[in-house]
Amino acid sequence: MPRVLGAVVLAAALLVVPSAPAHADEVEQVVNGGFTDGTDPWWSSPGMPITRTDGQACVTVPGGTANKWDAALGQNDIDLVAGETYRFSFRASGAPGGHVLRALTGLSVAPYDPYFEASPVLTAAGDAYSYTFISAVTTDQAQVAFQLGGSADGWGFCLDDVSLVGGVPPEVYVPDTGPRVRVNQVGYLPSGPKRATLVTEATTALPWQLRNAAGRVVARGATTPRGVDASSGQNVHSLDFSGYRRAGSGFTLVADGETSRPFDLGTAAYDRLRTDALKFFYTQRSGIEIRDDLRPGYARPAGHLDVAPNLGDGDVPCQPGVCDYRLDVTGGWYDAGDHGKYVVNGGISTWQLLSEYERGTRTHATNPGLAIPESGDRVPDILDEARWELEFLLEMQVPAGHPYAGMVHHKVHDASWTGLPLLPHLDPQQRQLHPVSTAATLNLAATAAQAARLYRRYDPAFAKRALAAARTAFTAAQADPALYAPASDGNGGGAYNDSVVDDDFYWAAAELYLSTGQKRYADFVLASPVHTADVFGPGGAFDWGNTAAAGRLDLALVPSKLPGRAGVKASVVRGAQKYLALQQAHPYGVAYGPANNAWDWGSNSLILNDLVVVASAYDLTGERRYRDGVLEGMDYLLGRNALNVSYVTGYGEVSSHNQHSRWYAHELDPALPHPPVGSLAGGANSSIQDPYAQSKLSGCVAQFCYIDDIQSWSTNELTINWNSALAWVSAFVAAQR
Ligand code: 9MR
Repeated sequence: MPRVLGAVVLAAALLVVPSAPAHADEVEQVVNGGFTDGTDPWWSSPGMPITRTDGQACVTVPGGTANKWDAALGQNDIDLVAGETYRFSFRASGAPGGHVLRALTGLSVAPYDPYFEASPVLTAAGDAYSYTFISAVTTDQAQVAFQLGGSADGWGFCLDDVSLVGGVPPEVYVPDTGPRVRVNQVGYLPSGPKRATLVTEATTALPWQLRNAAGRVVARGATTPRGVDASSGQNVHSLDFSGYRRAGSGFTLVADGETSRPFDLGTAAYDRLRTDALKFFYTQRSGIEIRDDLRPGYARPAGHLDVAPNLGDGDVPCQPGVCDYRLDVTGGWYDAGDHGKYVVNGGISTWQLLSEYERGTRTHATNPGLAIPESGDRVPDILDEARWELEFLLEMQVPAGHPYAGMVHHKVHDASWTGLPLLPHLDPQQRQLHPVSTAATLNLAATAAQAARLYRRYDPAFAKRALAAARTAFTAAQADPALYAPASDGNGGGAYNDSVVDDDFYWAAAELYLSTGQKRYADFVLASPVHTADVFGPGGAFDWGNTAAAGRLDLALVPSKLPGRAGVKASVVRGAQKYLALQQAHPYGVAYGPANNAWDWGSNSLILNDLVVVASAYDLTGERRYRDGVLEGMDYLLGRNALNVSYVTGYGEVSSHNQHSRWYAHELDPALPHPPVGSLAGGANSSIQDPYAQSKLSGCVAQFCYIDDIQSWSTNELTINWNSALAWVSAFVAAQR
């Protein structure tokens, strides 16, 4: 998937170890990198001539450009060979200091794929920079480029000694994984299971100690050797201190001469996490100003209203040739670190927030205040937040009188990819509606039907409107059951391609049945082969593309007179049993076992969604082992893992905080914030599709295929459907005492 991305400052925690002396056949690719022979063959943006000053190349960067690449200099016709290691080095200065340079090696023609990039903050005195990367491609059309645009004021930039040397020895990236005793760094519930994992060469049991904040040993025991863990390649032991049940903070575990990161025994952190995971959605909102009084440090103007340079979502055309009308599709949530809005991902995310709320109605849970503009309107904040997206999903439905009326556009996003950082209100790209799809139409049918039963007591008119839209959508999808969003439609936004829609039909029919009780929807559910299929696979129970489990869970949990409902419930319990078995066999307690140990994009959300099934089995049976399984399942996300990192920003001693985002892009621009506390990173992804991860993690084993860098969009993005999973599970955990 081509993407134009921003750049990065190398994270301080990373160790880069040169592994061998230089080869004899190192080859310089840059011509005249020292500018000794004038400025040829270097180019620069129009209006920004290169001058030679003290033997360097200098430019006066104009102020007021929008994008990083609007002011640039570089050199084309560079050869790259796939698999070869390159050292990219240069000297640079910027006056006044503090400007961020985007230095990259990438394709010199559209779509300008970056192969490697870095974003150092320049000093006026100048510094030497050197990076190593492995090229993923063979091309004779590469360039080295230095992008300087995007600042309000003009400034001076000088460059010297530019070099790109091929054939250098590869560097071995070694993540800093801290102490070998791996714990849930946030904390364990006093009444819950308490397990940890020790990475060790030892093959026989070792003693462990639990110490309180004062350093006193309060429990002790022996580890259980577990052999080599396939998901990390590490030899590990597990240890169990569930017998200790006293609350407190600052505990550590000591084993094999190592002391774990500190953790709490308590419940308070989960009350906060539950709220923070939901608060994430407000700052993802499109079409509304984000208020500093509600989110200190995160204020920004409304994005994609029709205010320049935004072209806006108020009157959006289709892609050329797709339709001849325009729609107002303002509002909704930005999907992730990009500015796209995608119905299939909005659908599962909305479903999950509504499902969290609906579970709360059964368990008499309180709904936390989220500090959103609607707070205090007597509607639970979680419903107000979900409605922000629901209104957008409804806008994406083709109005009566047009071709495909009742169907739903798959997505709306920029005509081409933008770079990072880029605040939503500064995105200058044309927005476009993409073709309708059966999957998107059924996502609207499912979520609007679900909304109809949940908003009825707060806003009957909205509930009625939602139900009418859901019915229309379902009927339209039946008339056009095979309009699939293609994988090829991925410029400027994610493809979210999906050519299997039996699951979406089943889910939509289930929600329509649960909200209306109508026989026609029950008949559809009962006749669907999906109804009796095993939908709880080891690779993750559900996600945006696999929604059968969403329907199955609601049919099991939401009261109805569906014939054979006992069997539906039993199928969920059987699914949960499989996840518990996976968890028990896993030395890190992970209820996730994808085929071939190939961890998927967004694995953290799949791990969480498996826990949703386990939690649902607890709701159905009241059996404590399911509740304990969910609690233990959180450990991996919060630090008990091969990398010793909590994947939730601000939770745990070391947590992900450089997630790929165009506006929480602190790593690229110190004036911008990190992602808000409670933001979940996508997590380990065996396929490492982005060049940055490829340059650092090549050959990684599952759990190690993750890097907390803003450039790593395939392992470290943040997304509405991942935070919805975190919100659901953390609400479950917070309700346990
Ligand atoms: O989460 C999506 C993942 O399941 C897919 O494998 C991947 C590639 O199609 O796309 C992910 O979704 C991204 C979307 O395409 C664009 N916005 C950011 C999403 C998260 O990375």
